[in-house]
Amino acid sequence: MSKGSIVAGVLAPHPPHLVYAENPPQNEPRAECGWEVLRWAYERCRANIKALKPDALIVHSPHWPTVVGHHFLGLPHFQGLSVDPIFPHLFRYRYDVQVDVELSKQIKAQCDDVGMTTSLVSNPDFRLDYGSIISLHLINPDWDIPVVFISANQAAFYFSNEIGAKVAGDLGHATRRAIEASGKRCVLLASNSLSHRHFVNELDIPEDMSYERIHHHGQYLWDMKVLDMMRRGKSRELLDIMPEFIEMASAEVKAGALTWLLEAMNVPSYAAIVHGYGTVIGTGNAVVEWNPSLSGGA
Ligand code: 2X7
Ligand code: FE2
Repeated sequence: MSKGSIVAGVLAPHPPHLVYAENPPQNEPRAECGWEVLRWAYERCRANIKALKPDALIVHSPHWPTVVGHHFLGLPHFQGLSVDPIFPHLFRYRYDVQVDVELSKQIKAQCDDVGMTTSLVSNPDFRLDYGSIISLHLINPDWDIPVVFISANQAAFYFSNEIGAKVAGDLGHATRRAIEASGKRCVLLASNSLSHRHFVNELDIPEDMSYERIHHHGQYLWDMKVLDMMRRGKSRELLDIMPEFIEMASAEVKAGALTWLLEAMNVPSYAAIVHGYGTVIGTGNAVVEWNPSLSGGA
């Protein structure tokens, strides 16, 4: 069997507004339009990812928080209704998900081997988190590629951003070792926004774009700094300033998804492709792709 590899990684934000505005058959609410710059960014990224024909998509989402270690899905099929608790009028989505259980267990085993705490979900009625579902839908609305869900351990919230980074890094290294041993070609999805201060009042028409803007200029400056680093291949420097970025911009990366992705991809020094940046209720969101075959990376 040939060695498996991570063929791409994507910063794949999950505001439910983006699925709402796409009007897919799985989602009940209907929209007129909205957040086109981000949705077109996803369209471009999706084409690159589909062209790679990956064996599995692996997603890490802050909306599956776990206090005791990391959890993985241990059954091949989950079906249900996902409702965003804050935006139930935008996101009521019927999902039907095929899990690569073998790969889930391989990542779990690599974590176990280095003393990390893990758990496998065996409850068929377990409700999958909306962050993972939204990122997966926006990258692959056909749902024809098996997936792995990884929960977000809460070390950064209980201890510090630095401890959170260590845990997410260990998870990234375990993920890479498991993929290499599996022989599979995988894409990683870090499901989160960048800056995360947001407005607390909503308009009668949620997709009225005349009100959509960044919540705060300071957080915009931080988002631009971080995106500039990604575009220049400065992942190591980005990891170094991540704890400060989290504090200064209330960044959603606190839960570890972006650190996990960068560490799993060996801290890429080639340029990432920023497909687009836009705000959703004031939060900063970017669709960013690390693709060694397009960027001349190793
Ligand atoms: O979960 C989210 C998010 N991260 C950003 C914006 C809006 C809603 O939900
Ligand atoms: Fe979120």
